Amino acid sequence: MTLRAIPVVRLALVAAACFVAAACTRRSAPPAPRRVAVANSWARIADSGATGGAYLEITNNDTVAITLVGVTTNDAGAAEVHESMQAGGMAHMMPRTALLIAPAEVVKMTPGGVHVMLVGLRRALAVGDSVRLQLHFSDSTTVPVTVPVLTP
Ligand SMILES: [Cu+2]
Repeated sequence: MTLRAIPVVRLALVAAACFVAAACTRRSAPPAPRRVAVANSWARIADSGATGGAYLEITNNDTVAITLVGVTTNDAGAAEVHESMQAGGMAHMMPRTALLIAPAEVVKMTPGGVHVMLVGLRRALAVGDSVRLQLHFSDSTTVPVTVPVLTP
């Protein structure tokens, strides 16, 4: 009697495990909180081999500051975050290797301000094209962005 009962118990455990597993796969995982939102992004028209510009609007939806530490792309030799500024009546560009975005802050990139410079474009950018960028943050997260090419 006891010997015969063991397999029954085992079968019940297997059945319970299957039920749990099935329940787990059926229930969809809760979506990860979106810490960074990118909107209204656009890139300039540019020739292949030339320098292009991309402009993003990055919102930090988190309760802690985040820092953009780099941008990468396969569409250009390099992508660099710059800031344009006027000094002594001349326009200058400074690299921004760490762009801090405070909680709830929206950083709006513009042609005359912070921008992503696409150095050595591997192809021409025409209206209707798009550029794929990966935004790298200091917490090791990466946010992919597809940036449409528009006329400014
Ligand atoms: Cu620049």
